[in-house]
Amino acid sequence: AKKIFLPQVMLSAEAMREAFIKIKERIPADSVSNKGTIVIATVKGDIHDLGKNIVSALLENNGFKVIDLGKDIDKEDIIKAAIDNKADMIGLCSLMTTTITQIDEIIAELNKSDYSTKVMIGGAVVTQEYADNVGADAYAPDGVEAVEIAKKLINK
Ligand code: B12
Repeated sequence: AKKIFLPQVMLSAEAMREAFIKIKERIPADSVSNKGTIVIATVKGDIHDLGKNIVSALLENNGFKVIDLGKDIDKEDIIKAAIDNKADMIGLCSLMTTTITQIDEIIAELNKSDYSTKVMIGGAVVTQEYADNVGADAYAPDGVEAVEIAKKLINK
């Protein structure tokens, strides 16, 4: 009937989270190289993190040092973590129309500061058009593409 109820969505999300911990243990990490540092987070007000976790793990397993701040993260904390860790890139995730504006605000704050880094964005409500409008360096629809884009943009 294509009906899905919230308790089942929450249970499957929890199952996915647990399964992903196991999957991550088995993906061989490319620990030899350091292709650059990426700070990644789901923006303030948004608790969706399954997709962001996939992107994070794929980046890590392709030789990037990933600092995953988690979900529902203040813009100030994201920017501070990037500066403190001299991040080559910030990855921002938003799955809701109510939280996507956090991305514009973070990019605007970065543009006002002396600190310069690449910004890659993604999540269900994010599009290439949106990325172009807010001045993000890149948009990726999934983890595999995120890795390819990170390799091109960071180029270490
Ligand atoms: C699972 C889910 C939940 C789970 C989240 C569990 C978790 N730990 O993440 C729970 C049940 C908690 C939840 C809660 C809510 N949800 Co919800 N949720 C979903 C659902 C069904 C799937 C999201 C998902 O995990 N997809 C699977 C992953 C793998 O895909 P993904 O996230 O898109 O990630 C991929 C890409 O987008 C990309 N990507 C992701 N992140 C990043 C980051 C970077 C840097 C890059 C480059 C790429 C990238 O790569 C990923 C891998 O391919 C979506 C529907 C949908 N179709 O998206 C609704 C959805 C996102 N939720 C929605 C809503 C409204 C809510 C609630 C507000 C509901 C409520 N009334 O309480 C709350 C949110 C509370 C909050 N403050 O955040 C709406 C948002 C509507 C909108 N347009 O704003 C959606 C679209 C459902 C709908 N159609 O109404 N939700």
